[in-house]
Amino acid sequence: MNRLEAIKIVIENLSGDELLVHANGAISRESFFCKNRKENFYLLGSMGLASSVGFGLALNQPNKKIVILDGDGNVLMGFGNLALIGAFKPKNLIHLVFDNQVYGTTGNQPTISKYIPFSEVAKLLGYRTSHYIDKEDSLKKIFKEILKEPGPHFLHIKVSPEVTQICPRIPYSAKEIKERFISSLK
Ligand SMILES: Cc1ncc(C[n+]2csc(CCOP(=O)(O)OP(=O)(O)O)c2C)c(N)n1
Ligand SMILES: [Mg+2]
Repeated sequence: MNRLEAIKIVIENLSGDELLVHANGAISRESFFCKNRKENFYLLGSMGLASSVGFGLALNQPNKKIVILDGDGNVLMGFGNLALIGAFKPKNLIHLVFDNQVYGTTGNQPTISKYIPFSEVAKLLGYRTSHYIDKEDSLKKIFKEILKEPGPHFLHIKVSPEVTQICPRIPYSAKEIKERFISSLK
């Protein structure tokens, strides 16, 4: 499966009004291409920070489920956030990492992700569950299961770097993204 196929499975299996926080670049664009939701927050340019924003939201919106859609390059840039999430253990947080082993958005420069056992690291740091997934059917099954269970949950999702569909940029300014997202909380 490639990143778009994996993102599509996640979006199709949401149970309703989960808040999604997206890493910058293609992850945001592909999710927007799959479905335009007010409950989607997109980082524009701010690499490494989807997990920070998702963590803060999880603490401040305890009655909502928060799903972070992260990339391997992004998670490596904000690696300390795994320790923060593992230590505070927000029950309402799900952290997904789409690992294509490259900085896909900027031209497929290799990351160091092949050396990093992300799911083992997340488990050791205190996430309640952690899985490595490389097949569409297991992504669907495990994602549906963890949505019903208290977290924090971590899914390391191995995807191919292949891009079959170029998705357009997010057509909103940062201010519009923020205001639309806040309006979905009311
Ligand atoms: C501090 C910083 N460095 C570099 C960039 C340029 N940049 C935007 S997206 C991206 C790649 C992100 O990689 P990854 O999280 O693996 O996502 P992918 O595009 O592979 O899905 C890079 C390097 C940036 N936005 N900010
Ligand atoms: Mg990547």
